[in-house]
Amino acid sequence: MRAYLYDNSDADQREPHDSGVPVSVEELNSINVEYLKLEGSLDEQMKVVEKLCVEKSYKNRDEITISPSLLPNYEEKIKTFFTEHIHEDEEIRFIVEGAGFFDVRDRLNRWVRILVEAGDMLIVPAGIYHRFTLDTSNYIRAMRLFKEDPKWTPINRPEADGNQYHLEHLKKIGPL
Ligand code: KMT
Ligand code: NI
Repeated sequence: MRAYLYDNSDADQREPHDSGVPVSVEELNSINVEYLKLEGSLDEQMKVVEKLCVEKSYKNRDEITISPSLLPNYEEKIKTFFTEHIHEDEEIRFIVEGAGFFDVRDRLNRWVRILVEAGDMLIVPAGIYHRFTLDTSNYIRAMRLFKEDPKWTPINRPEADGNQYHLEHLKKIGPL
């Protein structure tokens, strides 16, 4: 995992956009974003995933492969993923193969870019503004875990500004 402030340049979204200002796991945790690196072989990593699913009551899951040739409606999906949005539930991702970037808003409304790679588990809390993009390798395979039935619907900015889950997220993380 590597996280840093996004540089806001006009370069392609798949480029790193590294401003040179690092963001630590502790800083991510302080905005309720959780990150775990699972060690060992995929089999060993999957054992940890299974354990987490029991502990955290993630009862449902599916797998998504995002690449130009493998994802139906690729162009449209890629646009949706990179449009700033919230969900009313956590977004829990275990990266099986490939890489990508999750961008999340910090307390100062700055984008924090999080590089996710194979073996990484990322939990994006309900109500936080975020977006996702592939990197220039154009390939990721990820497991998506859910507590209950997946609540897929992204609620875009600014529609979500007054959303109860968004307001609760802001209240939980508090001011700086
Ligand atoms: C999402 O919700 O943004 C996605 O499912 C795509 C990213 S999964 C690595
Ligand atoms: Ni999302």
